[in-house]
Amino acid sequence: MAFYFSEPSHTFGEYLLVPGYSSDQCIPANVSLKTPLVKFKKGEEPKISMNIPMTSAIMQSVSDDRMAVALAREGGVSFIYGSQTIEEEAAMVARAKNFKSGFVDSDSNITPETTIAEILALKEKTGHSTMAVTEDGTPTGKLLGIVTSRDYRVTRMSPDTPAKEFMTPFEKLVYASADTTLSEANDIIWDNKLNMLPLIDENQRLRYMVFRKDYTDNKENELELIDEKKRYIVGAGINTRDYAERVPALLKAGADVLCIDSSEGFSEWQRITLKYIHENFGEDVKVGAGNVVDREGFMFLAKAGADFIKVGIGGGSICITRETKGIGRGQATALIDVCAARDEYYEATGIYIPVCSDGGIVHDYHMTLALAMGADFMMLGRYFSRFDESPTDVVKINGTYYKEYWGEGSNRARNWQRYDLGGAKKLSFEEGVDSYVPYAGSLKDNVGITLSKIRSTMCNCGALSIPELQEKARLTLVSSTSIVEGGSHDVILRDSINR
Ligand code: RVP
Repeated sequence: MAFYFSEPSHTFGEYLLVPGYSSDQCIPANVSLKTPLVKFKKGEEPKISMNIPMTSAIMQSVSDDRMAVALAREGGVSFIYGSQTIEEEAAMVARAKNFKSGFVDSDSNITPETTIAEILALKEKTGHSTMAVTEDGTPTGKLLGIVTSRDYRVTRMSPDTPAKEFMTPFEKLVYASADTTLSEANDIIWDNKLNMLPLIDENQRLRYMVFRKDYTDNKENELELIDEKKRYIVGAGINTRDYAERVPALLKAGADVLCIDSSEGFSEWQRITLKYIHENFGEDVKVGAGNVVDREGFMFLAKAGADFIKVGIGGGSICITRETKGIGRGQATALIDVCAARDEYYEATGIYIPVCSDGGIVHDYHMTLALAMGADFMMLGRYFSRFDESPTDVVKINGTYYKEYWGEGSNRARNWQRYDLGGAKKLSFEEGVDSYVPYAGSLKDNVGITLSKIRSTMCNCGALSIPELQEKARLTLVSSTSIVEGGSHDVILRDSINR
């Protein structure tokens, strides 16, 4: 006879936190959101921790190299999508790893023979008036001088005049070596009243430019997540099919952590994949696995060697798995069950395996609930897809701006490896939709607001860290009537009258 769970499965919207005592030390500025990303032994430190409990979803419409840089800057980790060729994914990882904040590749380059007319045309095209004069006109050629719009007068000089006659020649330039740090570069800029500092290698070849106008952006972010070489920490998605080729390519590109991207993790494919990676590339290569929704699924992946475990089936905003296949579990119930298994496993083995709540976060407070229920961090798709940094287009519909957001199981992404159960190597039916989400601006601004809400709620619960929240949190299920009470009610919103 089939097994029946005794309780219905619930989702985040059905819970609230009940405040606890807050001491005078319990202020948002004192809250730490530091959290482990990968497993660790009792008494030891995890190989990677995050400064904020957020990862971005392994999806074409969410996580590319630009998202990876933006999120690492705030203290979280992106998992660059795997539903692209191995070469393309590795190139994205390499771009994110090689990104140097504040160090710009020169995009307007000329030779000493370039004329004023050509310079004006280039300025029109790139919008930039500072140009590097290199021997061969490439961004990394031997640097011979710099031209800015202050060096020529269009009304007085012939359009045929070549750059060599008016550029600031190399001998008169202030420059620095390519290994200069950003703060050193900013000091040189200030001391010499420069607008731009070129950085060159030992052969006088141009490597980067640092601009004065970027100064405020260049100031280091105290929560940014960087490796020992000061490069951003970057994650990458893999699948249970081509890991033998994909994993070494991603590691070579510099990926810090990998995650098997699959709609269902309680499978032999995941066990084989984890075993292969750890046997062939070492235990130091960190690989997350999932998704699971119960104790058995967690225990299976824990024993298979997963470095973190993702929870969630069918709860994603673009996901129609529950409708098409009738499988899944309310995200809150799944999370509570899996986190209890994580604690049980830790108790028995002394190994702590972080749990990631993946999908179904609608409101910011759902993140605080997920953490309170035991999640170490969240994976977010819809949330990040709304920001400037996601890889999709902004579209204007009836005067309102939206961004595109599509599921990996949609016909648009056709990520068959994510859904494949050893069959025909194709997406037999859709498990995701193609959609729009309201455009919301920059990641930094939005993440800042979300985190301040999380810190504030944690203070209401008397908690200054995520483990403390998990220990002290008191949660209550709410009735459907009291959910209505939670929004504004029995008033007429001014907006609806003034329209
Ligand atoms: P959400 O944050 O609610 O948008 O959910 C994102 C999650 O949804 C992803 O991390 C992934 O687990 C899941 N997903 C991605 N594509 C699809 C699909 O097409 N069904 N589901």
